[in-house]
Amino acid sequence: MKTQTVIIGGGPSGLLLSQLLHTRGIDSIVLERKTKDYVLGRIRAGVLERGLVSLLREAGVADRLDKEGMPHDGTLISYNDTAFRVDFAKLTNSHVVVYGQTEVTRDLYAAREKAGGQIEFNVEDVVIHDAESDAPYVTYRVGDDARRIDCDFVAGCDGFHGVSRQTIPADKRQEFEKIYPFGWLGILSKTPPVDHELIYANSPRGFALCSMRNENLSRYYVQCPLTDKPEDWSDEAFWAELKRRIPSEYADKLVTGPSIEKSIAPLRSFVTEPMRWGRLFLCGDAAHIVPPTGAKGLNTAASDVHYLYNALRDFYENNSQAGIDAYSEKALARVWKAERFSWWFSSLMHRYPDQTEFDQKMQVAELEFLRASPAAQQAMAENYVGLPY
Ligand code: RFL
Ligand code: PHB
Repeated sequence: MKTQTVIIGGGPSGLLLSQLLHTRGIDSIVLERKTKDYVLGRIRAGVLERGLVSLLREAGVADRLDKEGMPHDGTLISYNDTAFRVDFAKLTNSHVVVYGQTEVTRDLYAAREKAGGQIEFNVEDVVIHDAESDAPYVTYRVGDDARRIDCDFVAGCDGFHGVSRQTIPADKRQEFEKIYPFGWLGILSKTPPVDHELIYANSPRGFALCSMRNENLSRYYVQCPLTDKPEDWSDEAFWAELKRRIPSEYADKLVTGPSIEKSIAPLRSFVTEPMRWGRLFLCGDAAHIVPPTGAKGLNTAASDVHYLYNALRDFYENNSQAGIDAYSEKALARVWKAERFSWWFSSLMHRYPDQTEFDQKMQVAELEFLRASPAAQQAMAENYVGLPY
């Protein structure tokens, strides 16, 4: 087989890149290790920046998003049983849209299928060959059938545990990592959200987040030890803990119900440099991870896709290498800013096992500064709604 770009990974990065390239007549084949149902069963991000919304529109997959997505003009931040609001609309003239990653991915699959896009599921043993040459190729297996695709470029959109990053020789890449000493226990429940906006809560018992997917589907998280397992937490225990961590005004009106999903995610900051090796380009979680405080994971994956899509367009439409040569540097400049914001917001909102009373005083002082200072709120809002591409 032959195509212009082989895209490894059928998550949001890979599908969005494939659909955008298709709008410009650039062919790709997507290789996904799992099944479509498995990919759609993963409950992940829920907050989309304006840049991602524009990209989805450009890709022609925003009809449902434009109808069902919930624009959010601000967010609540709570500590010491009080909450204050950061007004994105007033401070940045912008907003974010609440629409689940699952729905984004569903819309992208629908669009790829409608356009006859080639997606191979259940692929195993993916190997990228000759990425440093002008004629790379990818081999893989589906069941007993060994296959090969020749291509111009390979996009590594295969997440943190994929093969693409590992294909870059160890002496050609540098990795930067911070592991946080806690995780997030998340549940999804068919209950109305406790507020029409998100609540990020700093409490003496640890962080909590009240989020949502729609008017009758809530997503809540509590910080938990990394040693906890989802089965250790009954729904009752989860709701009781959440109520202790959010201001009583909200705890009193929280509507509880059975969870329909419960999982624990560890928190990590990670960046690999560079994001390009020859004709292999890394995109999204394959190149970087942020802790979810601030909802930057999916949005940062989208900015990589934007840069790579434009670089490939430049190559095919203008016969120019410039975009390709600048890809890694441009993508990383924005990635590091998202890393900084996610690290800062995580540090501000969580209880750390080794935190001293001094450290806690610093958190409260910073929260009080954020509450009182329009300049601090503006910096927070600018990052939250998304820095420009
Ligand atoms: P994905 O979504 O991980 O998709 C990668 C795809 O590649 C496939 N794959 C392979 N395919 C072929 N061959 C191989 N060798 C392969 N290895 C892997 C995988 O099956 C998968 O389908 O990466 P992508 O597309 O870059 O998208 C990134 C986002 O998914 C990610 O940044 C966010 O979901 C991060 N994240 C969250 N971000 C937020 O903004 N808010 C959140 O609330 C939030 N929650 C989360 C998250 C990530 C989580 N993970 C990764 C553990 C919760 C979790 C549990
Ligand atoms: C979510 O709704 O899953 C969500 C929202 C905001 C975050 C993280 C996760 O910062």
